Amino acid sequence: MPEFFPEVKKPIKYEGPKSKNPLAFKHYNPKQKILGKTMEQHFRFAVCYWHTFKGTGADPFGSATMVRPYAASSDPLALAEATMEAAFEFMSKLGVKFWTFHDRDIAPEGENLTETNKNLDHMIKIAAKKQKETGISLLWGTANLFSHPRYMAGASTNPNPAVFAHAAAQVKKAMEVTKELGGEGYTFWGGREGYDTLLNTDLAREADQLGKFLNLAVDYKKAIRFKGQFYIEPKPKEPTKHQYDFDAQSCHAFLQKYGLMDHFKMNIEANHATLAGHSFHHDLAYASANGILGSVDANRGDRLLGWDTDQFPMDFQECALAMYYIIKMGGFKTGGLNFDAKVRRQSYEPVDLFYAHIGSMDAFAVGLKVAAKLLKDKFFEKLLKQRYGGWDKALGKDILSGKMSFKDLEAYTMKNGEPKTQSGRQELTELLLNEYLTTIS
Ligand code: XUL
Ligand code: CO
Repeated sequence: MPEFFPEVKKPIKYEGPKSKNPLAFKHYNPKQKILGKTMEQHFRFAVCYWHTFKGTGADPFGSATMVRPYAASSDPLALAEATMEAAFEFMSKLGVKFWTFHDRDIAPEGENLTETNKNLDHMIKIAAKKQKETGISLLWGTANLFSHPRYMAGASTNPNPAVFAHAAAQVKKAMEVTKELGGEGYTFWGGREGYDTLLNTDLAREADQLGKFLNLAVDYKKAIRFKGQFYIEPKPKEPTKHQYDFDAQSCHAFLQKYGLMDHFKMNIEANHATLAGHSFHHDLAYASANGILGSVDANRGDRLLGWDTDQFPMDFQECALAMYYIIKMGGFKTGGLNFDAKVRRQSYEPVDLFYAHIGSMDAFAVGLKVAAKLLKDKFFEKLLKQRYGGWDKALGKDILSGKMSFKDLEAYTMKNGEPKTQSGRQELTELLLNEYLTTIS
């Protein structure tokens, strides 16, 4: 069996914060228990197939840069097989127990759908064997409904129903193979479900088409008894100018409008939230507050760039706030932290993939420790209790229970005069939060 990552001989180990070995974990200690669960159970880290194994480093200004010894063959199926070998070698050495993929990441398209499905079936057999050998499971599967030219005007939102049909056939198969591999979930990211110009777009019709498509997927899920969780992954723009699944809040409205609330949770991606003009933890907080936070695509953007840079998450504060909301919602059930992130174009050596994942897993481990301490100290809870205390007293309770009309509220105000204000203490909160981040070990 060829070895594709010879730079790393043995599985990456936890060596503790004092270690100077960049190929070791300083904070991520999979068996360490925090708040009653091991770190491994908290995170359910997943490696994504598309960026990590298929990313080439090509950009609009230059060609591929990545050195990937497994990508040598010119025969598409042999290339797919070598890539799958490399993927499971990498994940085993990294010590991550989950993976995610699009149908077209793992198997090439053929001349027609029958041939394409045959290629996929071939690769699924190999994947099933590899999963068994390594104990690595599928966090979620998905279909690529955006790369092929047929999808240039969208998949389910296409003006042509024959494209809708093709997308349906593709998702049908992708759901079947996800089930076959024991996938714990299935993700719908909008791909090209949006528009480049509103001048040629029937926005209302396209939303109905997407609503119908997802309802058909729910029907098929029942028909094949697939028990995995469905996720919808919000993103506001890119590749289209406007994507319909804009952010967690607009997806929430969409799910409600089309009767899909019982069947979907959100897969929140950090860089998608920031593209929408939010922070990562805003979309997590929104989804969590509405009981629809299911899984996370872990990455980050660049504050100075307005596109989806999909960098590896390394920011302690961002990871701490993310873990805070994840724990607050009761932790992952079927979901996990999927590294939907790509190494930079100049980080072209295979070993860079290890540095990237190790750095991010450590950042989330620090985040988890900080989040656990914040929760133990009731840091935010105390602050919010004090700030919103009035709503737990007579006036607040009476308003919310419906005892007070506008007339009663006017009478209250006439009687009690100007309301007392209180400081929001933002800087104090930031100062104290920084103390948590610097004192954690
Ligand atoms: C695109 C993106 C996708 C989804 C899966 O920005 O995040 O890779 O996660 O289709
Ligand atoms: Co994603």
